[in-house]
Amino acid sequence: MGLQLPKRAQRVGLGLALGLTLLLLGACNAEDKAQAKRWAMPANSPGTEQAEHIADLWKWAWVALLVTGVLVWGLIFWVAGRYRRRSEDEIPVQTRYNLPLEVLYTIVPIFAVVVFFYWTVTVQDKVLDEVDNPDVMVEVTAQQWSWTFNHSYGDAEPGGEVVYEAGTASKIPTLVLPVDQTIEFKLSSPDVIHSFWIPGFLMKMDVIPGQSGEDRNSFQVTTTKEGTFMGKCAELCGTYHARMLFNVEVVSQADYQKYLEDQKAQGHFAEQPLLGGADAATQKGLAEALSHHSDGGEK
Ligand SMILES: [Cu+2]
Repeated sequence: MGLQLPKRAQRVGLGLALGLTLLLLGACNAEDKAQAKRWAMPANSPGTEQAEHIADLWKWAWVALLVTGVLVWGLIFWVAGRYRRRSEDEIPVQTRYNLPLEVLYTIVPIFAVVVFFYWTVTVQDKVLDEVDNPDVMVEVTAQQWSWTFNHSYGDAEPGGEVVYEAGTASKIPTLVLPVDQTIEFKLSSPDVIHSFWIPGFLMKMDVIPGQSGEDRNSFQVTTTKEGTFMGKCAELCGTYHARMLFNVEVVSQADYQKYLEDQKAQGHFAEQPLLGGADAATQKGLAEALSHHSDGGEK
């Protein structure tokens, strides 16, 4: 005879085994383990001055949430123990309404939301703050399904001469940036909404078609350390959305100048930024954007 268990116990056992298996499967990824170890905080210190503010908001939000969590879990277990049913023939006091308590648990969450809102807006203002004369201007084009980075060349204003690096769905482009400089990104899309995301900078922003000139979405970063970062599109933008990857290299200012000259020597130079992508003519939906570009740039 095999082991006889009540139906219910069998079902509970099966559920537990399934749950445990899922947990183990989920946790066997090294990246997941590393994330758990650092409490889901970013892996490295962020690469820009602006990102420091975001990292602080992230960290202190965690602290506030943990304190709230510990308090709530503590109360749950304390109440469950303190007011448990102590015998078969006696039911603990059943409380139906408690006005002061209800007022308290309405006001406390509202207060918490107000505090989070205040700090979110404060950090957002800092992150979106722009100086009038950034050191470097990069006009970023997101197109289905890659990126073109137009670096203003010499003293050219936005919309003027650029050296560019254009990716395709099969070639990942690199965004080269100088360290210790304030860089402005102006974002253009000739087709659909994309999102320009550099996780290492803790920053992303939507790239919206139809915007041009000064009305484009833009933000500035002040790089603080040399290094390699990864970038990607964070808005599901079509079939090959997942191929919209790019690399970010933050290099010394001298290396940045050298990069610009190298790009120019290779012929990646244009009188106006490429806002429809280098392959605009061959990629569906981009020909129109290119024709705007060749007959006088943005409307
Ligand atoms: Cu995209």
